[in-house]
Amino acid sequence: MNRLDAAHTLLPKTWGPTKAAATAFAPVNIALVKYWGKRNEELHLPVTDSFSVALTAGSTTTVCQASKKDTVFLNGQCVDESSSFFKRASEFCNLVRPSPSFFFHISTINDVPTAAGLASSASGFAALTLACNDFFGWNAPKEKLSCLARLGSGSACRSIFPGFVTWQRGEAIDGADSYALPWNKWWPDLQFGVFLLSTHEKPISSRKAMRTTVETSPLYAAWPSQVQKDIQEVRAAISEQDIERFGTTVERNALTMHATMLTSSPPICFWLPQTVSCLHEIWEARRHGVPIYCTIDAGPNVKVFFPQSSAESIQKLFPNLHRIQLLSPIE
Ligand code: 2P0
Repeated sequence: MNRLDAAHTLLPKTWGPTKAAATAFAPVNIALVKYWGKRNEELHLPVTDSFSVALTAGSTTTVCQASKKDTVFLNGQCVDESSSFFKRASEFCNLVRPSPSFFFHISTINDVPTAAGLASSASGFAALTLACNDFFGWNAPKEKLSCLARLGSGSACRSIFPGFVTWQRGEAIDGADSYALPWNKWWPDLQFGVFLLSTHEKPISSRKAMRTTVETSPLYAAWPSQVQKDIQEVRAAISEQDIERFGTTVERNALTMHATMLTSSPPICFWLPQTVSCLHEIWEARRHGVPIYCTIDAGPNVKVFFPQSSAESIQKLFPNLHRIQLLSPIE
């Protein structure tokens, strides 16, 4: 099944604009147990489940309107049609166009550096999906919107929800059961921060890096079963509010993902020298009893978790840490 057919199985038979403009918001999500590897490239169907948490900052707000031709604005600036950002947005528009002669004006405000490892494509496609749902009056259930967002970018399916979120890999070949679901527990004491070490575009896309890893890394065979164990372990740690159990599992999951990349042919390394220095500083702090644990996505930046009780001392120890509140599911 191709992406257009998969999208159309999620949508009504016919649709059109129900209002002049629609605006929607979606949060960035940080994977606690990562999505790394697809079983279907076209439909962005993952090899494994993944588990994430949403952030309050770094979100995307998107306005969707009709237009004479597809136009995309990012943070107030018209995006060049030859850019990959425009191509990915207009490919998504192709999935949700009510007719071939319908065109979109999309205006996106994104408060994270695009492609710097803070998952802006996830919040972007989730916000666009939610804006289309409102614009066309689909009233689609969240599971369907999550599937649709996935067709834009895999991890976008998790950005439909606040709080902790599970993306279940699903079994169906058309991806109908590969969507995210909220995990209805919360941990108000859990704190998050980012060491923003570089905002440059990454040298290789996650998409390509994932493919190379799945095809060539001898370590990838161990990844799926590790993910299942890690998801159970992270959930148990959240239920018990056990920062050490949570942090060690989250950190090891990220390092395992990067180990599969490093052992790919050619090797893939998103880390910069400052990433490695930062890791050593975190581990050194831990040796001194500071409860700080990291995760790293497909980029050089280091994200950390710690308990509220240590927040003040950690901020003193790491003045360059940007704290970001997690987005609770409780309004
Ligand atoms: C994640 N990442 O779970 C993992 C961890 C990066 C590292 O999902 O090809 O942009 O659009 O499905 O979702 C980044 O990959 O890839 C990602 P596509 P996506 O957050």
